[in-house]
Amino acid sequence: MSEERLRIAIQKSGRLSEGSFELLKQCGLKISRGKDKLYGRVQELPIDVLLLRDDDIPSFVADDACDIGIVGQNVFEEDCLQITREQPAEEVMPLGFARCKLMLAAPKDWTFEGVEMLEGRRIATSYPGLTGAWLKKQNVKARPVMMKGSVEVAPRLKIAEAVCDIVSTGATLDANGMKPVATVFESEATLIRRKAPFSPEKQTVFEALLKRINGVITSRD
Ligand code: PRT
Ligand code: ZN
Repeated sequence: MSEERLRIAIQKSGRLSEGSFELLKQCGLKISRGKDKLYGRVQELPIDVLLLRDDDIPSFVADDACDIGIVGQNVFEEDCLQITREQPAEEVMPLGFARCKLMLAAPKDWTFEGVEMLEGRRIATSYPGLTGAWLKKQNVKARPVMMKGSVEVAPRLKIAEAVCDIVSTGATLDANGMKPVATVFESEATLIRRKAPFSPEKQTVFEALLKRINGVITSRD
């Protein structure tokens, strides 16, 4: 990959990838994917696309392996809260897709009367940073229990009394005997960039891409 090409990181496969590919397509960019499927090359502008797991995108952008990236605000904010970086990446603009909420949920049979009910309880989550910060703001001392996946089963396994998980339709919580009781963080896909200035060549490409993204997003509203 040439130094002069703008590098953008997007999710390889998952809930962000279709929206990310679609956005770039609507910007008039065709991505030809390499044999290893790890990166793609854009013909229309000097842009290379790196296909990554979403969790790796904030660090790739912060550490200059990529110039910009598309990631969920939930993952970006959690990364900012959890990891001290010399120069964390910066948010450029929200992109209006992959909307979801990080929500606190409790077993359906709880009569939920307020967050103070969580005092001293264990809350299973993949987002201990966002959950901990929210609990602190609420003045509640509860204990986030880190789980990488299947958070919704934690109460049944008696690992935690409540959960704090990403909710879209609410069907997963419902199927697991839980109900959402409070919104901790609202999220959508967002464009992030590395903090350090780009070279003049990259800056020109970045501005051209940003203009196209703005055009696509405005026309969707
Ligand atoms: O493999 P990789 O690490 O790249 O992907 P991933 O499995 O970690 O993430 P992925 O693809 O599931 O989600 C990527 C991003 O999409 C998240 O970080 C959010 O910003 C956003 N997003 C939008 C969601 C959802 N909607 C969503 N519904 N992320 C996860 N979910 C899960 C949630 O964790 C729960 O298990 O879907 C379930 C709940 O869905 P409902 O519809 O039943 O409420
Ligand atoms: Zn992930």
